[in-house]
Amino acid sequence: MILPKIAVLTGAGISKGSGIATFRDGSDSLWRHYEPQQLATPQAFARDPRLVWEFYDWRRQKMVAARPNRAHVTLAEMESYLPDFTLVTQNIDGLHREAGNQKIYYLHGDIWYVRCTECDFRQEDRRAPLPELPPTCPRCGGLLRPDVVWFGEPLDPMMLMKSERVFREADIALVIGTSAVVYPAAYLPHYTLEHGGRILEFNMERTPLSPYAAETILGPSEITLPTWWEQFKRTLSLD
Ligand code: BJW
Ligand code: ZN
Repeated sequence: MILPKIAVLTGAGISKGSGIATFRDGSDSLWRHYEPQQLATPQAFARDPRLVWEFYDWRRQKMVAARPNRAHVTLAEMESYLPDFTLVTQNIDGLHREAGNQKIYYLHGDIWYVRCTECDFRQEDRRAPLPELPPTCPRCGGLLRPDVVWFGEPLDPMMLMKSERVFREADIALVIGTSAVVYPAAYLPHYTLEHGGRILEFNMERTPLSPYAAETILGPSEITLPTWWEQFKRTLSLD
């Protein structure tokens, strides 16, 4: 049997079951009365780098304690079974890597990397909390920032191009735990549709993508995704 080409897009909802707050789900995403959208901007960082770093340092402390859940583990298993499988994530938490996925495209960066705003210094830093806020560059003394993509900033063009290709070529796009409102990420599954493939969505609720999906499987992805994969494996005679 020819195995299908699968492209996956994940968002904050897949990590909710690991105890990480999503971006837009109200009460537990509140931090000192700021909306995350207000702080994830270059303007906020220019105005008050310490405040923005306090927000990221707080999130790093939550994330460092988090472990992959059954949805992350399922995606790692899918990668090991399917020769044509690519995971594209909007998440910065590193949980896909920890679950064991090898080929991951990070659209919005990685919270465990810092980079200099003055020179090309970039390095992994897993300390949480950081000893000094805002942190400064060991090479030039400039201000360091989290290596993430804020609103109004361009995504890595190579990463985006490769992601677009993967979705264009996919037979099935799995879209998991994203509100599908942030572009250009939210457009990726449409490439699959335009090229004759189909979209399967996993979310707690319907999203602006739902009208385009062949099916929206409602519920927590840490439950629905493993169940779907067990059935799908059987239809492919992979179990
Ligand atoms: C569960 C669950 C469970 C809960 N199981 N599910 C076209 C149209 C309109 C606007 C634009 C456009 N193109 C560009 C824009 C502007 C902007 C944008 O999209 N704005 C819209 C909001 C209107 N885009 C940009 O600015 C992007 N840059 C860009 O386009 O640059 C162009 C450029 C070119 C050349 C020069 C200069 C510029 C950049 C976007 C960067 C986004 N960054 C953030 C922050 C990253 C760092 C950080 O985390 O702090 O990325 S914002 C935030 O949103 C974060 C997320 O990755 C992203 C997506 O959120 P996500 O993952 O979908 O989370 P939620 O919370 O929204 O949804 C969670 C979902 O899970 C919900 O649906 C729940 O129901 C569900 N759920 N529990 C399954 N257990
Ligand atoms: Zn520097």
